[in-house]
Amino acid sequence: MASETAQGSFWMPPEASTFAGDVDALFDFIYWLNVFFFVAITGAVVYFAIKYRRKSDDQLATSQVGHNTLIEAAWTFIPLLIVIAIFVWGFRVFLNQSVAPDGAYEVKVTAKAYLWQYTYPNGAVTGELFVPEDTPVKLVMSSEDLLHSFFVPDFRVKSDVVPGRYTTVWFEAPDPGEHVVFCTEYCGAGHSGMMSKVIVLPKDEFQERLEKDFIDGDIPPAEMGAKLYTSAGCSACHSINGTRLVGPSWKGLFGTERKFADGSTAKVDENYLRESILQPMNKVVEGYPPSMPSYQGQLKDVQIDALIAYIKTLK
Ligand code: HEC
Ligand SMILES: [Cu+2]
Repeated sequence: MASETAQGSFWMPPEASTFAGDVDALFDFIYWLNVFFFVAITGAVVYFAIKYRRKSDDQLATSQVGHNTLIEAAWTFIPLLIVIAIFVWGFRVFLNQSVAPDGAYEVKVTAKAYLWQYTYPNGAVTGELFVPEDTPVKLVMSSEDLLHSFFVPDFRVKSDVVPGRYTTVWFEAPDPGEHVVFCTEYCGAGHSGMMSKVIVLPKDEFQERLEKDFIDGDIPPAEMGAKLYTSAGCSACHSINGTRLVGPSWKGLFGTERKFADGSTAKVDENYLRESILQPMNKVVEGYPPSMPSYQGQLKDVQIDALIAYIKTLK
């Protein structure tokens, strides 16, 4: 998935949520505090080592160590005040980040090996998270299989996603844009490919796409399929230009003969495509890992039809 935010950087990722700046300010404070004490302590060690070094062979070691109440009180209470300040500051940022504002827009996040799925209040399901700009968004997350972890570096948002219970995060993105989502809990062979995106849209465009693109079939099936290819998350693992990603490319797929891991073969037709989307483990393409997730119950029939129609156009 080639997105500019997916590229690593020496520096912190962009601050793309309202509280990202607070997190970074605290991080910077702790960082520079460490730099200060590192330089001060190392400097003192070097200075004393030189100043009090043994200057001649017949110089005897003597000790003048005694009490200095002022220095001892200072090195006890100043660090104590600093760590209390860090605690109070950190706790405030943490609370701000943990408690979503009332009336936040709620999206259900489902994690499963190896994809993310987002369900909106109107029933639409997507593989990339679309959110309106300037709006607090609360994510209610759970996993269908094992431990995953939802991480959006640009938002400074991270939380484990666990089967059998809900965890939540929230954020507000002030500007339209795209931000990478990673899974940060090693969850199996397809873990490193378990990526998706948060796409922040202007408010009215968000409303329009939510009602049209993600739900009904007013547009021609192949066109709807082309949109689902990215919005349902297929593009994370399937290319349309012949490039090999986690899964096989869709280019020229329709009508070819497929060989499977168990040695059997089949022709790629509508039924094969449908089965590959709903029961991918039945026929695993030779040379590929069995990491295609099942979309049973996630995609509506009209959406599966649209995807098939789209794959057919990729000659
Ligand atoms: C996490 C990666 C991943 C995602 C996401 C994913 N797939 Fe796959 N897909 C695979 C892999 C790996 C294979 C090959 C192994 C197999 O056949 O199960 C595959 C195989 C297929 C096949 C059979 C292809 C062939 O060459 O015979 C189809 C069709 C397919 N996927 C459709 C989809 C659709 C539609 C979506 C989105 C709704 C999707 N996939 C999302 C990984 C993925
Ligand atoms: Cu995962």
